[in-house]
Amino acid sequence: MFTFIHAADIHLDSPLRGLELAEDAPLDQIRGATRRAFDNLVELAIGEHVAFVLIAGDLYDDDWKDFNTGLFFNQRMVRLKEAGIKVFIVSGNHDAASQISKTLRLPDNVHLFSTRKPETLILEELEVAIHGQSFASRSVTEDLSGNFPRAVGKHFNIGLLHTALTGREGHAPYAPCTLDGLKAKGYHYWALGHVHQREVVNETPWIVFPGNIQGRHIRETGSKGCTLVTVDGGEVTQIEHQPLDVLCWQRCLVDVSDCQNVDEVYEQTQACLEKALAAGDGRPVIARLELHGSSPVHQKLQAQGAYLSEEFRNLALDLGGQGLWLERVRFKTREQLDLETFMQSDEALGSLVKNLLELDLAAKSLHDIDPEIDAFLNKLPPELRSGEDPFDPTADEQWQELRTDIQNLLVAQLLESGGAP
Ligand SMILES: [Mn+2]
Repeated sequence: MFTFIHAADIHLDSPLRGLELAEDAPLDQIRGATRRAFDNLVELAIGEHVAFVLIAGDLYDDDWKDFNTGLFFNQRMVRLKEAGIKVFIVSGNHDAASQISKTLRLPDNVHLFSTRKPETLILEELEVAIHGQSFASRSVTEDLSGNFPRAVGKHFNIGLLHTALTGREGHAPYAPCTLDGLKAKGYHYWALGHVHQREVVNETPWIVFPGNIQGRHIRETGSKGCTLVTVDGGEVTQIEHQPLDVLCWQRCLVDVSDCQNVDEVYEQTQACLEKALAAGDGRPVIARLELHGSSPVHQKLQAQGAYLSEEFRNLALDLGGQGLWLERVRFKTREQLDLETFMQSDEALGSLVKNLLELDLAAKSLHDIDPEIDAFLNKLPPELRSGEDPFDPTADEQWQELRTDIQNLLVAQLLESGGAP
């Protein structure tokens, strides 16, 4: 019996993003977060006496600013070497060979797979075969898995690859491959990387994205870590997520539809922040607070937004001490309108709203209305499609949000110019 760790997307020394508003946030803790999470990985490997550690790409976020990043990493590798632990790495899009100009020799317990073709390493004493290939350049568009060899002998076979698989929301479709393609190799375990959200894609054979080890912005919420795998008699007998992160991102969605006054909003918010704090399980939490719903207090919230944001920050401090910060406060509430009555009372406005409600804004139906839409969407500037709140034209949910926004804006504007029901 032996165990191994499967990790990916460590993005060592990557900055955490979107904290411009959190002036009270502990900047030192935040800056060192990816390193401390990696230290947790090393401690776990030693504590669990794992046989080896797999890193499935994007160990580095980008080219090193200086040699510190590489020295830090090698120092930790030497600790693993002293504990008799081997490490196997493939590079991904962020740390592809073409992206990294500085390198340091790796300690001899560490193997970085070739970029030119799949390599196979055999660990005789464990009867394990590891097949892997690194990214040569940032945007690998071919299916790298295609050239991987079939499973070797009676060994426990592992495929190590950075890939978007058949495509995953919010992730560039690098080194695309299919489930059937991976299954066809006859391996026991595919150790994938690239997708930052943990996902067990398949169980026979095991195909796993462990997720990244430290959330870096508000779209990387919840517990982050690695996958600890136990193998006995050539089969996986246990697979567990092991949290490694030192800071935790949470979204607090507060539905204020039923709130009659600001005090009630405050109470709801408090309950939501307490939940976020508890979900951090002892780790400091960085939360985004979003108030939504059509509510009788909409006007008040709009008018007092700036003041209330500070009050909520104050509340976070009160609840969490140094353990809870608000990354951002968003007011997404709407005027409370009785659309049914409204539609009946005014024929013109009513039919406008009815049409809006029936409008099926979705990626597919837009394509039916205008086949040219794809060409147009492809021309959207990259800053709209990446960053803080990316617009993804393939996500129906985002079109629905847009429809609701249009509806509310139109109704609010029209009501303001007279004729309220
Ligand atoms: Mn990646």
